[in-house]
Amino acid sequence: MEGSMAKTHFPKIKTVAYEGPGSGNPLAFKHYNPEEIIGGKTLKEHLRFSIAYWHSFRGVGADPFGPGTIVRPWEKGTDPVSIAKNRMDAAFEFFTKIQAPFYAFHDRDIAPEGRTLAESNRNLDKIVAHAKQLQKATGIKLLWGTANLFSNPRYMNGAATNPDAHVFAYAAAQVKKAMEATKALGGENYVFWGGREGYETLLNTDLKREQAHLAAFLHMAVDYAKEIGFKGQFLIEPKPKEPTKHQYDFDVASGIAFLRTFGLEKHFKFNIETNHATLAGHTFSHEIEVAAAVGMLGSIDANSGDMLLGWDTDQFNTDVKELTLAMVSILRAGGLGSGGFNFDAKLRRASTDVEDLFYAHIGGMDAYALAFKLALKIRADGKLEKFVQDRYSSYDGDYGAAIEKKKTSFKDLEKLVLKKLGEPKSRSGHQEYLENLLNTYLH
Ligand code: XUL
Ligand code: CO
Repeated sequence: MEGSMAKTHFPKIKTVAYEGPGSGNPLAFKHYNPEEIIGGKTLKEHLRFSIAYWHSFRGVGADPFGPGTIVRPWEKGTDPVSIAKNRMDAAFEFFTKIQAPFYAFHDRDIAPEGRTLAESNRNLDKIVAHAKQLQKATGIKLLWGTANLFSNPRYMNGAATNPDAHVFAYAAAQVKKAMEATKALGGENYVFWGGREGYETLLNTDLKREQAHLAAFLHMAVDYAKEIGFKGQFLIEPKPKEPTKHQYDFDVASGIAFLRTFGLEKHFKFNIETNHATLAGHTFSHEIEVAAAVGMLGSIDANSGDMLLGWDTDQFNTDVKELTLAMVSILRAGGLGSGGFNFDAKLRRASTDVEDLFYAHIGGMDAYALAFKLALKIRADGKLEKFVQDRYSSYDGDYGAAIEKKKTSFKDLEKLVLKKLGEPKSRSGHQEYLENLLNTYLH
């Protein structure tokens, strides 16, 4: 690292420093002060920011209407493994300069796919060794690893849900290796996003069999983690559509049903992505609350969609109101544990400068840091929490408590209403009052 750090890939950019809300420096943090101590922990430890290797170091701005627009100076050479190492040096310099303690990758983001599985595995081994050195030299850690089971044409009909068992076997071999790589690098989680685990048309699909195959695949992953002693948390990342028309892990609720149906619920939590939540017709907070309600909130893929577009735009999120509400839910749930906030977000196609990579992450990190502080204030103040508690207080004692403890019945309750309670009184939900109250914290 010493050598590669000396040869800087970002000669014009210094480590991004915290300068406070009044700073006019676009390359400084306004709200994210990594060393600020809150409740005995630094902000860096609370927020556990992570950089997504695929967008920030493999994304080139290509879209269905044209090729890439983003050209990076470190992408040069002819040997794919040497290019991958050089790129990784640049990536770790970026992680260091942006003060992110974690990164996340797909196997094929960090190492090139070879002509055979054996060659791909050898490539991955070489890059994992390089990553190990860079992690040691910089102190940057791996939030999670995963396998890319969707880009290669072999996966066009899915991986674990492919109608061809040969493809299932290949995917199993690839995930086995990706789990080994994640373990070797001390990954704190392992993510399963069902890339093409869904269908385009039911005319050619046996939905029941495909879901059972997906479950068999995940059971094998659980068994293999035990076998190799991988202690990281397994995470399912739901998404309703794109690339397939219907994805099996549609949202958190369908993910919970799937995991429980196949006896997998003890081994998985959820990696919730903002843009996936909105594609499913939910808010970010809704998905967090659904996972938290069953103790399965794992990690966050931090991004945002565009309400006017119907696909996964993976933008950096600077919407402080949306993030503050999400943070309130996350704090109420007791935090993310081994999870973190991973910027699964990409630059717009015309944002072609390396500075843009910094501006984008600075904006995202500042928005989350500000949201975190505002959420702490909201919780400390307690007015919102108290409002909700009071709203349900009729369940705290008497027949309400009996309902919660399942100690009453239709017959008992009928008698109670007829003899004593009569007609319920109207009780306002005070939504507008609450919306105004929320705004007093934001401004
Ligand atoms: C795709 C997506 C993935 C996962 C990891 O929409 O979010 O990048 O986060 O496979
Ligand atoms: Co994601």
